[in-house]
Amino acid sequence: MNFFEGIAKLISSLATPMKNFQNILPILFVLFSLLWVHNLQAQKQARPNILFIMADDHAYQAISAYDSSLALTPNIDRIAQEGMAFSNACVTNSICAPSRAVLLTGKHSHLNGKIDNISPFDTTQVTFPQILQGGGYQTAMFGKLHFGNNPKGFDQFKILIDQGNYYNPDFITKNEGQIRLEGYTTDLITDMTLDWLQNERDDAQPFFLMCLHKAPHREWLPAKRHYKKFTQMNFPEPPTLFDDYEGRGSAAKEAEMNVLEHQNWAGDSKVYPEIMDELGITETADWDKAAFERTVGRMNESQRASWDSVYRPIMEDFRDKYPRMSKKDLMKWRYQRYMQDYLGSIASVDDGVGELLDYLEESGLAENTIVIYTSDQGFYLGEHGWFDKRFIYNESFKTPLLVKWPGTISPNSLNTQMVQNLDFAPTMLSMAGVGVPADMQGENLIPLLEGNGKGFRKAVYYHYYEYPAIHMVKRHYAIVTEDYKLIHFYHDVDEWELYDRKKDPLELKNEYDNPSYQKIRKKLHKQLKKLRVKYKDSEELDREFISRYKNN
Ligand code: SGN
Ligand code: CA
Repeated sequence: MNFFEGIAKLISSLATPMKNFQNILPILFVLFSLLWVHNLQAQKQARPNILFIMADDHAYQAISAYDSSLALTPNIDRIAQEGMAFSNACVTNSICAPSRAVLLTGKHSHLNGKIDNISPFDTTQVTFPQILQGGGYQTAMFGKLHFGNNPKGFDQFKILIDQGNYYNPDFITKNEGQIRLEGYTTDLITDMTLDWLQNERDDAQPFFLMCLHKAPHREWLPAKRHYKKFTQMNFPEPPTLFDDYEGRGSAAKEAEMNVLEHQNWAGDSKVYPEIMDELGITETADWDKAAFERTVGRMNESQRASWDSVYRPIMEDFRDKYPRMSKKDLMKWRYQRYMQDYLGSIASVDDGVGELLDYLEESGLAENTIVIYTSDQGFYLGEHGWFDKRFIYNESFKTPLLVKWPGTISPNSLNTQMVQNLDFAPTMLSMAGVGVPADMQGENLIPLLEGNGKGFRKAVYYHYYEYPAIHMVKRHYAIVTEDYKLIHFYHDVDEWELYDRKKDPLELKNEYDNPSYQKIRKKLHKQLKKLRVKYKDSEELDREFISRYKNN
């Protein structure tokens, strides 16, 4: 018997012995009030919960739903199998804190003001979690935010301080001040998220829950249970691992993100500092050994013993081989070391996603919960010889995006449209049935999720600012369509690049001065100008940000 049948039965059982209609009136009044409240609650319940999971620097090449040649991520893939994978999702500015500011505000960096990791985030501006909270959602955030220490619009939060640590991390919390937790960060963040779902979630409200992993950010430290397996693996090299940057401008040539030249020996490849000394290897950066101390050095005795039991023999083997290794051998060795630790740290993220999905299913929440998996940007896994991000070239410009929404998204769907992290805020507000502020610049992705992508944008705008700075990627803005990319590198250069995305997917040949591309070049210039106006970006703003940067 459902609620309505119950009420009907109650009315008839009460009504029969009552001869006088007047006597029934107060009872009817109570029953109708009950009905009304029940209806309201049903409406509230109908609003979906949202679980937003974001990793840090997780390249789409390292998710088997996109590409299984490097890594298997069976749990993250479940989101795609039960929902939709976006194969052309991208960011507006490929770097951590700016990407998060775009996510929270629904506005490009030049409008929300967080143009790089260095500039402050203006906390007086409205972020979408505040709107969700005001609209009746229970909200919580766990993990890496990367700016500020008091995220607005959250009923509960525990966030890492700045970049955070892989082992025994410190968190800023809403209710307990600053705390240090013993253990592996990815697992701790998963546990906090689960604990909140199990013990703090309020049944009477829909929830918006952010699970923001630090992994797989540099320096890529896996969990103990993954050391052995991943350090024994050998991964396929990308075809551009030995890129010489010919055919492109000065930006690619001058960037400092080459796996061989710019990764730290101790900090990144995990060569013990004393082995570096024995071999006469000098530090890549003056904080190379310090980075090792900051990460591996932070482990407690038993964590360190587990680490040493696996990593010590690898580094002793390297010590023995090193004198006979060519530059090419060294690049190959460093690439494997990089992939082993990077992909090893993703394995725990995948484990965590599995635990969260399992809990949603077991608790019955899955049916009315939207699950989103994404990253704050993509990452180079040896393509062009690189690690890190920042550039608009595919691997860091694109970002994974997988969404599961039972009843709305058909299982196993694929969307190829040009969606951006700019769209996340308006989309989640729309999912919650809450109004989207007119000054948000993103699009609502719900029609795409429902399988109707007609009339969606055909070009996106991109703008990267953090220069000069670590990795030395020059400032650039660009327009990207499904077929082409037109990029302007500016500030200490004035260089244009044009790529044919279909003919040259590896982006090795700048066609800007190729006579057969002059027509499309002209068209793209016009479109880019229009996009700059549409999104309220301008040369005046470019100049202003450069001068602010100098004065920092
Ligand atoms: C650190 C990293 C860089 C990385 C920036 C920004 N070096 O400085 O490689 O580009 O963070 O990353 S590290 O060895 O100190 O980790 S971001 O994800 O926060 O934008
Ligand atoms: Ca990042």
